[in-house]
Amino acid sequence: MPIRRPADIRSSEITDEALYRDRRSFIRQAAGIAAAGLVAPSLLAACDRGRTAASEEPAPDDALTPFEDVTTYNNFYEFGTGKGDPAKHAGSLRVRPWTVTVEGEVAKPGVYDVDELIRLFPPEERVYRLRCVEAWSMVIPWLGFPLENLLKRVEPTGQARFVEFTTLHDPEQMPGQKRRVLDWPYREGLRLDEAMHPLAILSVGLYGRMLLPQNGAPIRLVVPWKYGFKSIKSIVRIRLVNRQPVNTWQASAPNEYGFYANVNPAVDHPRWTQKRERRLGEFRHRPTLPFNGYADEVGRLYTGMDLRRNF
Ligand SMILES: Nc1nc2c(c(=O)[nH]1)N[C@H]1C(S)=C(S)[C@@H](COP(=O)(O)O)O[C@H]1N2
Ligand SMILES: [Mo]
Repeated sequence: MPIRRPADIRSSEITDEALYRDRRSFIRQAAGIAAAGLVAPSLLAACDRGRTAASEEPAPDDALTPFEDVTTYNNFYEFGTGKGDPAKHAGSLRVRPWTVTVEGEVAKPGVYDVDELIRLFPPEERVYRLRCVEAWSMVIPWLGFPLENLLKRVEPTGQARFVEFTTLHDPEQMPGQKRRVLDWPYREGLRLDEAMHPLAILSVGLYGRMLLPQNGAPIRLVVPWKYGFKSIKSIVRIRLVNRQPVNTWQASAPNEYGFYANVNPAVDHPRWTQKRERRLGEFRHRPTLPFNGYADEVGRLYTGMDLRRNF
């Protein structure tokens, strides 16, 4: 069961006074979130039992990664290349006002204020794993809405085959962009059918509150069956295109990072194995699952494709 509504967000993680205030104000902004956390614990337990019984595989028990880890161990090169840099430096990002331009091969291009997006598409809570190529992973209760909702609204033309996403480019707010460690702005891409898959979401929050800058505020992609670098942060432009876009990591090291980047334990990164991962907060290693455990849902998108070549 890949999507579940967590009933077990430990209160110690969210009831700190400041967090709670934040959470309330977010709920006011996005009425749809109010339902988060109201699901009976028994539902969750039933899902987990079912999975364990049905399979010989070690059940990936998806205990939530503590809020503290999710918000202090990050990759966001616009704020430095160290895992602790984004939490330290991303405070300089101004997340309001913020607009997202949707353009290209669409009948109805537009410029959306992020708060308008939240109003149009009330975020729901979905627990997804995020797995970095560097072999750490987390389980996060994201708040977001399916990307397909926005894409359908702008009406892709018959020419639209891919979606390209772009992060803000502003070295004053994002000091890491003053160094050419990557070809700024950060860009990512999905095939249109991947982008329309209901598991692909635009996230605006996690743990019941708005995204912190280090996690890609105010709006970022989450594609749970792909390596973390596909989940581009702080998006300002979504462009529907006819040709396969070149994503930033692919441009910087094409032999190491491909366009598809589906989590695949059978294909090693040239410099390390992709067979194992470590959950933040745990010491043991876990086997990495094909498509990050979402194979039943997304496998059909790749039937007939050689996933060694299309890595
Ligand atoms: N704009 C931008 N988006 C980005 C990155 C980045 O450096 N810049 N890093 C990516 C990588 S490599 C990972 S693993 C995830 C990490 O997301 P998290 O810090 O919220 O866990 O963000 C992805 N999105
Ligand atoms: Mo990553």
